[in-house]
Amino acid sequence: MAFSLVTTTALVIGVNIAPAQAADSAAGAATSASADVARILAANPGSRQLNASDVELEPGVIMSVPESRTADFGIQAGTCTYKYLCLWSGANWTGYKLSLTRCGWTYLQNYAWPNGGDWRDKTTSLVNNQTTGVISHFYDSDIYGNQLYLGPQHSYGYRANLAYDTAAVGGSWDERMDDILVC
Ligand SMILES: [Ca+2]
Repeated sequence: MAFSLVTTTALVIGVNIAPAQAADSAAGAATSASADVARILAANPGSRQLNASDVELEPGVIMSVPESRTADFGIQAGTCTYKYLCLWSGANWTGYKLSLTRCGWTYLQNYAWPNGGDWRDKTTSLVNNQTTGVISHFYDSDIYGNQLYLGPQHSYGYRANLAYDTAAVGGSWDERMDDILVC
């Protein structure tokens, strides 16, 4: 209804449309992030919003919307909060982020993706910023429930593009990760 109203009145108020669109464009990134946050909240019952970009899915598990970046800043301190293991859906720490700080097993099937599905087979880059020397172990769960070992990552350490990392079971790590022994 809103669109048809705009269409039928466009000729009348046309002179006012351009400034309004310019204002919307300036706030575009924030609007997109809030819509993303809303989708994450809806897809993960029981989750709660922490701030403009972060949603706590459950204690120790935080999902963040993609950061607005116009350039590759490379790896920076603070990209992954200290004492967390962070996963990104894109290469070079882009896309959605999942931050994990609980030891023991994390099963990515428990965390829903905004547009359907879940965090399995999504991870393409990561940072391990847990306390120094802590090692995380990553697995690909096959259709029979067997855990195929991708490999380890010690802290502090990172992998910028899992497509270039060879898994212990063969192939690359990229978009395969399902189960994680965080620490
Ligand atoms: Ca998998």
